[in-house]
Amino acid sequence: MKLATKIIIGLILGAIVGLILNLVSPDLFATMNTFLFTPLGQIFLNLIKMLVVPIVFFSITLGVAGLGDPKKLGRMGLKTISFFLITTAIAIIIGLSLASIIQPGTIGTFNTEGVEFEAKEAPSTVETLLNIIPSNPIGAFVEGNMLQIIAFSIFIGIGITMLGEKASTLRTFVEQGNNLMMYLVNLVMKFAPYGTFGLIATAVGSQGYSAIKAMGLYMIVVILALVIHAIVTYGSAVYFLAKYNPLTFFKKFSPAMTVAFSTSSSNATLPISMETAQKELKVPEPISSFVQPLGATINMDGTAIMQGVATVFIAQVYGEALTTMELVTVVLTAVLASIGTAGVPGVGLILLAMVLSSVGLPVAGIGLIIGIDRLLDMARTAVNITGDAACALIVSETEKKHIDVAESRS
Ligand code: DAS
Repeated sequence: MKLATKIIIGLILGAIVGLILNLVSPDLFATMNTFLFTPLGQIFLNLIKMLVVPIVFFSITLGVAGLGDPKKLGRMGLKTISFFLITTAIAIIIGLSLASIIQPGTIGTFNTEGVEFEAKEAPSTVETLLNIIPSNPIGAFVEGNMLQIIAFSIFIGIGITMLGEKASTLRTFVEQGNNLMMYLVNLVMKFAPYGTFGLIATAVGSQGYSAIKAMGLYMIVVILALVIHAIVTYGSAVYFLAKYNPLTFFKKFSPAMTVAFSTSSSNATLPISMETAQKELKVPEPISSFVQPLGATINMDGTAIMQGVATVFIAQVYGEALTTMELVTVVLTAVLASIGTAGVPGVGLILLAMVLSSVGLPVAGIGLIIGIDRLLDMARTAVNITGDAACALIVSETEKKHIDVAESRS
């Protein structure tokens, strides 16, 4: 049986077991969660997180060195950033529009008494971009500062390219380091079905049925917007720009999507999303290892959709009407805000606080949606990494005439 099928079975079983156990006997669920579900999920999460930093360093360094000519990097970077910004703007407009049409905040009663949310400070976008060059690369590795690791790896890759024969041993070291990382990803992936089972059982079981019921319409609007964005925006982008069958794209990338769904972390899923894009979608390594780590950090279309829907939902619950200018502000703030933070669970809510503040809406309103956010985080993370893969596929198609890589897309 294919690994993708096993992961999906693990995911479905986890959801069923988690939900039923919590309905039948919350105490039994709590015990099973402590001794089985959480350990399974945490082991898997730590195994893939263990590979993130080394895989980003080796793959980007090798990828940039593989490009041969730094000018290609500039062209690829421009295409990548443009795709990210445009699709994130489209995503939040879909979220805002759907929530304005369906009006989830006006149907049903929401008690705002005592609702509160402690907004954590999110890094400002300007600050993040100014700090992208690491003054202490080792510190960047230790902290897992993705943008700084990416920047440092790009410099090393360019250096290896420009030094040519003088850095041949270093190039071999990086090549072998990358091969080792890819082997370890495959090894860890064998545990994915069990890890996915544990993560989903914990996430679905601990939400409880009542929270899901109370926020049903809000959840439906977010999920509907995520599906529309994935199928319409990404489907048409890979069809028209990468000349690739959208159905084949989603099918081949599904193993990575299920891991993103179960971990709720673009960063943690990175080793698997890169491996899947390279092996299944035949995206050349230099492009995959440049686009996907960057995307996992600054491209979060799924998150932008949640922010669009949540902003309108909270405005409706508090009886505030958003003007057109305020809606434009929401789009710009959400696009810029997503650049500053890495793809880790729950980052979407921190960014949402920034978006709400930008239009004077009560940040406390996040307390209304936090109960079911863990479930929506799973779905939007799967969309986040799918957008990165779509971008990598499109860049590889449009760069095909330029880039001569060992494994071109057959
Ligand atoms: N969990 C985030 C990610 O990893 C997305 C979010 O929090 O919205 O992409």
